[in-house]
Amino acid sequence: MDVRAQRCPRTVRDRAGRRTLALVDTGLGAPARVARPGEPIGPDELRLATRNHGMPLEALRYDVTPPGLHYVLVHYDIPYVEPGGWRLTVDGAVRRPVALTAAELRARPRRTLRVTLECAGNGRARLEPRPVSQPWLDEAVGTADWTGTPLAALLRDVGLPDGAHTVVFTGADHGTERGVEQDYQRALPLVEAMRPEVLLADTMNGAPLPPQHGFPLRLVVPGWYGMAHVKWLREITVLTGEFDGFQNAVAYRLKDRAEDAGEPVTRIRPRALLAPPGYPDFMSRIRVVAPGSHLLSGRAWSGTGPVVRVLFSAGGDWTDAELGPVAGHWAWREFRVPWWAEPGSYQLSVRAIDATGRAQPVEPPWNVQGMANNMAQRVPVVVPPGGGHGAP
Ligand SMILES: Nc1nc2c(c(=O)[nH]1)N[C@H]1C(S)=C(S)[C@@H](COP(=O)(O)O)O[C@H]1N2
Ligand SMILES: [Mo]
Repeated sequence: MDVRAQRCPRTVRDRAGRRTLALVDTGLGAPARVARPGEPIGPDELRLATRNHGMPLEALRYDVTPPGLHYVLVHYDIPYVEPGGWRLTVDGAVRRPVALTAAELRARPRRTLRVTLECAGNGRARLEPRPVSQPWLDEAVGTADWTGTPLAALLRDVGLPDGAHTVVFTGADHGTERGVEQDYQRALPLVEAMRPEVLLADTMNGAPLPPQHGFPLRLVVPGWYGMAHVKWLREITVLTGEFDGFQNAVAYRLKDRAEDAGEPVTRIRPRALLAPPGYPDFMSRIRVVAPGSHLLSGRAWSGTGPVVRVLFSAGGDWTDAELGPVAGHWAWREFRVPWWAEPGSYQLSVRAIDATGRAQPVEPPWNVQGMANNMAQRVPVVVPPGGGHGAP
């Protein structure tokens, strides 16, 4: 694909007439950076952290994350979309291109799926050295009931030619990233796009999508990290070749060195999180827990099959937590673990193992973009001898 430097293009077409990336000389093409040893979080990361909020971990107590507590990640701005003028265009290598209104999409077959979404950058701020970007700790997760129409049937209706290979999803949001001006675009291989559980969702927990979660339409790709679930979806383009747009070819790559091509980030790695026990200290967030018997709980998920085992440790041996029912193939699963708290200081930790045998590591898997760090959570806890005032 011919990616040329231009002064201020919104879109550029390559020689085959396909929309492609445009390089724009904004002077804002700072390369990705890894923090110096011990370098604190700077204003650039703070700016992102105040826009993109995590799920407060006490919300792990709900099967479905209550509205407003689901994590949010937005690369550029939340676009203002006029519902009246909005259309979903399906074009590229298809026999019958279409432009559908929201009402036409709603008239198609509908399906609801409970899906746990997690940002691929979750855990990034725990890496040492820290890749400088959205500094998530453990909280970039949430679970929702998404309702919409299956993508596969729509693609079949528009007619796919034999050579169809890749499906590109374009959002209504626009920005520059590392000097590359772009609409937010992500592609899926056709085989993934045709999975029956991939949805074009207009409804979250029974209500229209909130602006920050993609109104009026978003893609939901159960099992994949968040970047695949394109929000404010306005165009679906079928390609006969590969897509080399920024969010596939440059961002979301697992690699040890910036100059490597790396491997694409795809499915969510297993992770378990404890609902915070006791009550917190305001600044340190250390948990204060009364001495005695506790039933700890949390949630565990994986994009490669349900979690089949969760291990718990308070600093000593790993013991098995008790698992709740499987809440659908793509949603997190509750676990419970009894713990007898003796006065002292602890690091509580949990690890998920999924049906394919993938297990959460104790040490962080480092890569230069800070992607998919699913190291086991550690929860610092103090058990005061007197139990504190009103310690639950
Ligand atoms: N159009 C568009 N879609 C997008 C993004 C974006 O910036 N623009 N961010 C992606 C990323 S990186 C994540 S993690 C999820 C976050 O979805 P949520 O905000 O609904 O939790 O949306 C994805 N879809
Ligand atoms: Mo993300």
